[in-house]
Amino acid sequence: MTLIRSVLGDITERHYADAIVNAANESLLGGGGVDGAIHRAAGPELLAECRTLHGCRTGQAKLTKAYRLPCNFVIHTVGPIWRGGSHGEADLLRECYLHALELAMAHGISSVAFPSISTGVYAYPVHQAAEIAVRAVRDVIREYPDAFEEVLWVLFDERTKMAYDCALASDSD
Ligand code: AR6
Repeated sequence: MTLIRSVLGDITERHYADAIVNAANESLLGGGGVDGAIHRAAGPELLAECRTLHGCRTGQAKLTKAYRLPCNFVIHTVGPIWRGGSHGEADLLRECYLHALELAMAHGISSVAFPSISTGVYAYPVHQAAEIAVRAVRDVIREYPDAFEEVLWVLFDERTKMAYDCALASDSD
């Protein structure tokens, strides 16, 4: 039985899960938002490892160590930039969650904390993003019921938390 929930908080601040997910960009060389916070908290060794990865396509995911962060791994994924919704954004956002969880399973990681991918700088409408995120995670858990102890979202503001809580309440089994 996998616990799925959302909490309000800063994903870099305390131990939420074995792996945290970074909402990165295709360069994997850092940026603003949660990406900037993760690199600041992890220290320069994270950037050094990211340089060896040669970027990441939108919708894909890559794994690094977590260095000074209070977790064991960082799963870097790249969400789609919102361009009105007719450029495959929904499929790409779903792919981020599927690939992040596949990578976690491949490394025996049993708990994963996500931020709200794409809803900051990349401007994805938060209610739509939350529905896609919750559905994607539930689909993986249904297929692999023993893979994860917990999957959670660590959300930075009340409005985003409300959107995920709404999606968690409406798209339930
Ligand atoms: N903990 C949890 N959530 C956070 C934190 C934090 N410490 N900081 C911000 N958020 P964004 P994106 C929330 O912009 O939209 C970067 O420059 C934030 O409030 O971080 O996928 C990358 O390098 C929002 O709800 O990611 C890319 O260029 C959510 O995290 C680009 O931004 C996502 O906002 C990616 O944009």
